[in-house]
Amino acid sequence: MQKKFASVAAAVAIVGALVASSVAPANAAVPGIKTGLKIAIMPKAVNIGYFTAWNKGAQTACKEIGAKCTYVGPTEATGPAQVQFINKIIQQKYDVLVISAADQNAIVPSLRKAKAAGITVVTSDADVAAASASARVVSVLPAASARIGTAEVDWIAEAVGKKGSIAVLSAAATAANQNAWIAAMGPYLTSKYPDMKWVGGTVDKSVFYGDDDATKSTAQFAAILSQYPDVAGIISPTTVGVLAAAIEKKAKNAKVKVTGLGLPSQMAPYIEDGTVEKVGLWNPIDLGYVAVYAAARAKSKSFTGKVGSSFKAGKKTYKVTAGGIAYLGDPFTFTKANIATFKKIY
Ligand code: RAM
Repeated sequence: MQKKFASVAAAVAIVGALVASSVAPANAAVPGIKTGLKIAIMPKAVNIGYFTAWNKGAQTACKEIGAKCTYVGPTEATGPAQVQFINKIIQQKYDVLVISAADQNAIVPSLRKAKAAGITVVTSDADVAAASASARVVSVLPAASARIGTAEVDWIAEAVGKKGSIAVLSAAATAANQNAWIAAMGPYLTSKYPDMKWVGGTVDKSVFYGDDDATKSTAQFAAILSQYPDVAGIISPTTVGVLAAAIEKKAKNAKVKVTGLGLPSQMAPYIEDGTVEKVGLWNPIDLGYVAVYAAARAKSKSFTGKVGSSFKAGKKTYKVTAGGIAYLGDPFTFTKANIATFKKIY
């Protein structure tokens, strides 16, 4: 079942496509998209490097479609913090909001208010809860949750020699993206790796939350080691968590193996020196780029967001699948062999 994550060649192809599309003159009209749209790009938190890359792609799309895009959001990755910014966007009469939901439930009433005010809402990277899918037009996500979650289990299995107990260092307990990946990890580890187990017995009891905050993630890494001194491996499905874990593992000379979803530019020193063998991630630049196109087309009424409908972003066409989700495509893995290439891209 488990397909391999994509190759460097594919990554380079995607980056090539992005570069090609960004040479179009600024403010050139893209058929099917109104020019002059006022678009807000809201990350879980503005100080996370992953979202800087996401915004970079969003801004490239904005230039191509002649939109005015503002990167705006809190410095703390929580729903209540995002709500304050969503309210401002409603007051300031934005046309479009592209948002990564820090909290799958807490922001929903504000998104509904935005929708009622005529703002087209698209989630990207992290969605709202499935039951609240009608609060946004579509969600642009990296890849199917099961793919992302089970791949991370395979990486840690490889690192620990398919033996030992595993903990998870996550972002916030309220984040739909991390929760969906973790849900997929649980049964997969148990069925595929008979000599591995979760430190707490089940995956749910093995998750430590660092809230996408470097200091908290560092403290949670220490908490895992003190509560479970025999822990063989830590999966951190967040760029903030996996970086904190790598830094701490190195500083404490800890034996525990670390993997997860890491930004290559941040993880490069720890991959190069062998602290961490492998991490993976999609291209967040592409993710932001595609999300802006979906949102701008929806606002311009050339895309409905309905299941089965599709939209074009750059040279590629994306189809909306069950749950109102469009997926970017295959993520990549990074090791000593290819990190030098990827760290220059994102
Ligand atoms: C962090 C955020 C983001 C997630 C990545 C992998 O930057 O939690 O939502 O997609 O990690």
